[in-house]
Amino acid sequence: MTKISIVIPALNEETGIGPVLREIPIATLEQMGYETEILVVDNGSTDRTPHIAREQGATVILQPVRGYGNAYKAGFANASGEIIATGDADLTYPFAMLPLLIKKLEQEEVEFLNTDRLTNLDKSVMSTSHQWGNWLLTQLIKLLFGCPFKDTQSGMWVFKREIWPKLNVRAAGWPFSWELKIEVYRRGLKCAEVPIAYRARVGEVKLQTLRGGLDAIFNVFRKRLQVALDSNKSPEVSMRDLLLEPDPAQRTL
Ligand SMILES: Nc1nc2c(ncn2[C@@H]2O[C@H](COP(=O)(O)OP(=O)(O)OP(=O)(O)O)[C@@H](O)[C@H]2O)c(=O)[nH]1
Ligand SMILES: [Mg+2]
Repeated sequence: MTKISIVIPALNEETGIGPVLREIPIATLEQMGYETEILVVDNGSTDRTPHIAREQGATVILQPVRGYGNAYKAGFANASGEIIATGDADLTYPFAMLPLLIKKLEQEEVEFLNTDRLTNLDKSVMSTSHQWGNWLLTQLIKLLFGCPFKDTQSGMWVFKREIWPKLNVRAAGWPFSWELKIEVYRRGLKCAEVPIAYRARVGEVKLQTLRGGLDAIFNVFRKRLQVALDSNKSPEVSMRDLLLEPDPAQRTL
């Protein structure tokens, strides 16, 4: 039986974590032939997040070093499934879509599948500053790296675990999300992107828009420099073989 590791970073998400874990369609995945393990990565929540996660049957991993990227690194290091699926603990991502996303990954032999929140975005669920920030960063990343994902900040991905050791993702914090996408693209992995219905957050917002945005822009340029230095060492990196458009049937998801 193929195993799926669902990795969820959670910092003080006691309102969201319970409903998020209940939304994961474990029974449907099992009928499809998949075993599921759920890993919630915490770094010192001061509320009931880890307690609720355990109550709902998840394994809680304690990452001593704070940061969104650090949480994912600990989660991936502990994941034992052949497939990894991710998402936030704040009820924004539709975990109910996992069976469809996994089907797409398997049937089209995709190695990394991103979800796109922006194409069908209900504008009332994301602040205007975040909408602009997401758009700007996505354009900048397209310009500097040629990376064609429509939503470089999306936090819901489904991918083959075996690709993770090939990627050089250094970010400890928020930039982890877009750095991961730059890495899968520049390594020439087979990618896809599927539009999803993003929802309003429950619980407390963690990202500071202005500081986060300025930080992101600085980090994107730094990454560009690192990639330039790195490509000198490995010019054979393949940039193609991308499959980005979901098929028409997938658009209605
Ligand atoms: N373990 C861990 N989880 C974190 C940390 N920072 C954020 N998270 C979690 O990572 C996920 C993404 O963080 P969010 O605060 O939702 O950030 P966002 O999705 O960019 O922004 P909004 O949802 O719009 O507020 C959530 O589940 C957070 O609880 C951290 O330092 N450690
Ligand atoms: Mg979120």
